[in-house]
Amino acid sequence: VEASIPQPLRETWLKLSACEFNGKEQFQKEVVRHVETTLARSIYNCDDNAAYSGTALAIRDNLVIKWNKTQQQQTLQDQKRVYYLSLEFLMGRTLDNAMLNTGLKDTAREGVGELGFRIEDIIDQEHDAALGNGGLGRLAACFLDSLATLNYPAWGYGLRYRYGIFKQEIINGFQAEVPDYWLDFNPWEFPRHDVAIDVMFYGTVNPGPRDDHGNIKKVWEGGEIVQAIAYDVPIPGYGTDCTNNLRLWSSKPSGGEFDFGRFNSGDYEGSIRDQQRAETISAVLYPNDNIDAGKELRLKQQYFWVAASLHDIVRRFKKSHRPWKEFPEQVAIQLNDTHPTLAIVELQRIFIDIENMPWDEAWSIVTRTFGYTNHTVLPEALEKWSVPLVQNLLPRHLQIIYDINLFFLQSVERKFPKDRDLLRRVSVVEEGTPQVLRMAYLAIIGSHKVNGVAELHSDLIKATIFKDFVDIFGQDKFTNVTNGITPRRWLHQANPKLSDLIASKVGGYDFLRDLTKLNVLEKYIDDKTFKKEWMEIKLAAKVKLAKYIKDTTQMSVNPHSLFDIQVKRIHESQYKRQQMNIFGVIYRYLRLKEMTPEERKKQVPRTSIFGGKAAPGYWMAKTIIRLITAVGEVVNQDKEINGLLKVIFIEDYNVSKAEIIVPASDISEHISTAGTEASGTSNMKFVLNGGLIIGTCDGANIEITREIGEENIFLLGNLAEQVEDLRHQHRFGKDVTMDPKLREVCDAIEAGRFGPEQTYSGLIASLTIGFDYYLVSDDFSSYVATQDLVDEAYKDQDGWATKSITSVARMGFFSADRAINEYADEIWNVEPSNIKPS
Ligand code: 9GP
Repeated sequence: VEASIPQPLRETWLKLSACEFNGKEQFQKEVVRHVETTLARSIYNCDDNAAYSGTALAIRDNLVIKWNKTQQQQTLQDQKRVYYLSLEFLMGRTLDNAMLNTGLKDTAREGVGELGFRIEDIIDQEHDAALGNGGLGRLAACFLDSLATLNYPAWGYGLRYRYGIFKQEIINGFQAEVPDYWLDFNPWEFPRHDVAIDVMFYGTVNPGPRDDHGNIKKVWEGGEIVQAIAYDVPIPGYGTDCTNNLRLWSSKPSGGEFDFGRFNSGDYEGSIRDQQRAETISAVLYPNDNIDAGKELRLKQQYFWVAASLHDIVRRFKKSHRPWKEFPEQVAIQLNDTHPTLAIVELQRIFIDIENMPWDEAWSIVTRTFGYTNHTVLPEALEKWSVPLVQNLLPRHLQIIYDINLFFLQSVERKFPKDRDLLRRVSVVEEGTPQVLRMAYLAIIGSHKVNGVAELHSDLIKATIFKDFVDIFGQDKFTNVTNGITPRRWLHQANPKLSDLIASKVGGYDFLRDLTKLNVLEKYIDDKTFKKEWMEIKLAAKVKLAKYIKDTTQMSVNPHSLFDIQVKRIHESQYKRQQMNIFGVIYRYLRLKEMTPEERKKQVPRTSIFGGKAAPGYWMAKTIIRLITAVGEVVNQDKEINGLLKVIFIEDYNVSKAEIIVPASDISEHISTAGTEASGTSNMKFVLNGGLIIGTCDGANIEITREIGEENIFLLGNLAEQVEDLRHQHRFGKDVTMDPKLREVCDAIEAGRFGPEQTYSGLIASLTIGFDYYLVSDDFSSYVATQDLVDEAYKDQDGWATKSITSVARMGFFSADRAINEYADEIWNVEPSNIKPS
């Protein structure tokens, strides 16, 4: 490795090299030093926030030392690296995770305790890094944790949005959106002003000189240039020194921040216009979950990010002076959904236009480098870009896309000579006005592997949206990697008491690195003391959530009631079916109202807890939120039902709130229409924390059932293979009547029992004139009946504890470590690095 310090002076440098602090006193010294010097505060004005900053900076110092070492050692080892390209990384908070992963939490707890602070209050000061919408971004964050924990040499590449996902406020029962200013103080990122990459947009493609092969080169020129500045975030592995890098790009104007010509002529606004235009690119995360926004700025974000990332990856490869043909042996790039698909085109462009490689040689390298993960079958989420838009913004890329498509279609024509319709169906260019580019198809054509994220989902994409491509490329190109979650954050950090209890039974904390070790817990199923402790921990988590609810909503909930939780994005199409849940709550309320006091005494009290954001501007999703809050307003103060039912909406659901909510569930709801939720990952988090599931046969629920056993999950509803027929029935069947229970609920809503009926008319209409696309009426009766089974099962607390413990014991499969090892073996062909401790 080249070093900037000349050889004879390195000794001096090395003697002075920063060392990690060791032990409580050194830690305290660092905290106080940072508070006094870095923050310029003192013993007289060090509040929780300053204590957080001082603690974070001290922990960060140790982290950075490991990080530098990891990067140096990985460079020396020069192994194949993985690059995970994701437009979203939903990291949440960092400090607690960094302390746990580096084994410093106890030191820090004691250390700050003696300085007059509680570690929990300090942790609570941190703002979530919310650079993602939901499951897709959180999966990327879990994968980074596993990549580092398993010592894989890996980098994440994303965008450094100035505004992450908006903050949700509930005002008079309706959602309002507030910007998320998360960068006020962020000690976890390091600006690398020396890593600045020019990215061009617009411009024209002109004929240039002849290349080595005698062909006239195409020169893309005259466009607008924006600079990408790298911000690096250290990603610590658990119980290893391996600390990987997440590189986020921020946009800046390339010609300086300021137009002095305009300024001098008095055009003050104009003088900063270019700066603002450039900075807009990385300003804000599109707040749409599973929906393609189709806006020019989004396309700009995508190209800006992939161009900067590829430039960086190619530069790093070139430093090794290897021949190009070794590129796929050194570099694996994973496309997290279709958002980074332009990376395929950009790499081909770099090879043919800049490195003068012949097309076929370049294309062979490109296709061996990329893997593509599909995360959805929802048609509204499958990205399509209008050709005129791409023509204007990226004219050279459009030409390359046309060529990729032409060569691909020619190969299809050779294989299936008479099938003209097949060519139309699989073409990257979809005919219409305007023509559009089908990015998923481009991603498949340019990758060597395509994977779905749960078995059902991977089967469905092969049988439906990508069927033709299976015929063309063969089965082997398509595979499945079921999602997973990191047990470090989602058990050890979120639920330390449960983690400690488990550790005491399974022989220490090794299970956090090998989650299959949880199966030892099955030995304790009949251990009364253990079961009691288990249930006490659940109760304590419910008490904690009840306190949080009281503090934030002023509502009291009974921690001994059954906590029924559904927290996830509220999608405009309603495929996650929060509406079915709230209709079920209304049905329960109507039944409770009819009961005699004696009958009521036999009922299991229930607290229905909801949380989740609706994308701004999405009216149906917001209507569902309003219905939930309105039902809460009626039910929560109805003295007659005497607290047997409470309905709570938790504002601004995010990762740090999930860490409080997830450990507290008795039951959680994952009730999407079968075949619509690709995987889901919160289902895994809830079960890992001893909560049971009520859910449909969809996404990863199916594999969870297979692992934990049917007796430990409450399944309901129609199966994926029935969905098409049912939809057909709704649309064309005669005498389609609504399920009577659902009719009763709709009648209550239409009678104005939860506020003006007009508020919900669209929601009701979606079930009737909208043909109930997500089949609420088909599953409602099964849903209600299954909820009755939940009540019955909950009455038997011992039986419930057995289900809870058995489920946790069998959750080993759902570790993100297992998923990452599968990617490494089957898709990336990459080995772990060997990071020596510092
Ligand atoms: O909707 C899926 C969700 O089911 C899955 O768990 C997650 C991670 O794989 O990806 C979501 N998909 C998207 O957000 C957009 O494709």
